[in-house]
Amino acid sequence: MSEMVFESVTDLERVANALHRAQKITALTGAGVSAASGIPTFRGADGLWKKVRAETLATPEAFENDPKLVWEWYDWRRQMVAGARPNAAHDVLAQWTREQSGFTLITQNVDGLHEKAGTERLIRLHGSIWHVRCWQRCTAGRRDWRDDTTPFPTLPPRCPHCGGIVRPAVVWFGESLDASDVARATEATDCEVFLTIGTSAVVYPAAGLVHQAKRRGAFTVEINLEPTEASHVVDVALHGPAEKILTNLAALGRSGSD
Ligand code: BV8
Repeated sequence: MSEMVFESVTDLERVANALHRAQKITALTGAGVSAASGIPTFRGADGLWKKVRAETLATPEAFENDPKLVWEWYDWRRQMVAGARPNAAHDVLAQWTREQSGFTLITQNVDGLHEKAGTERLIRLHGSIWHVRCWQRCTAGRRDWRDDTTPFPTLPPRCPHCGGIVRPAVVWFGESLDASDVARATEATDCEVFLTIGTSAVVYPAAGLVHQAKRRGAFTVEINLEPTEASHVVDVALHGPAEKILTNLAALGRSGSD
């Protein structure tokens, strides 16, 4: 992990002051907040996509074509996530959702670590790696259900209702996000401070949220290890590990509130 890039104290304090003053704060997270928990990101240096191409696995066509291959990738990721614990980034954000009713957390992550950290009112845009649903959308199996069998004894796992196969209940490329999740996330861009944390800001519609927040007058902040597509959009870019920067912001906030 690269050493924390020293950003000017004024930037960190500017962000801490904005958070301290704000009633409505929204944060969007990506895979970078789980990196410190040992979960590889998608597009970073050790990214998952380096080894597999998104279009070969994270699409309904790929699953139709070779459900066993796609499940081998997801079963491997589930086993990796099963042993992971939330890190300081998850814990600070969860604390902020518990302390402030005006704090909304939106995530692209499917690993369940924000939930494990006790986050309240989480908006989960891309589904959950711990949920499945019937691929044939049989009557009893058409809605997602939690199945944390790790590892699955056989791949692809079977639907208990119709004997067909189940799919991971995540949003693949070319699939629409849940309309109510998108509506809640869009509503949350009406805020005073918008934080985009640990995301390369390339996957839409999630990546569009920071642009919407800016257009609606929010003070926008990026917290990411390296510059991204959003870096030129935000008011302040704090480049370094989210688990360190969020811990520092929480500490400044506490000192700010004294
Ligand atoms: C849809 C499956 C309508 C789940 C994933 C508008 C414009 C352009 C394209 C589109 C558009 N609208 C739709 C599209 C197409 C497409 C898209 O966005 N393509 C992109 C690639 C160009 N979007 C869709 O298809 C979406 N559907 O819009 O429906 C529709 C319907 C039909 C036809 C067209 C449209 C569906 C998007 C969901 C795709 N599903 N995965 C899974 O297996 O996980 S994508 C995958 O990327 C994950 O879900 C992940 O959540 C998402 C985003 O990745 P990040 O979280 O940002 O992770 P990444 O590795 O990229 O970055 C991590 C960052 O963290 C790095 O910058 C790294 O430096 C940093 N970092 C590392 N360590 C740390 C750190 N930062 C801080 N601290 C650290 N310690």
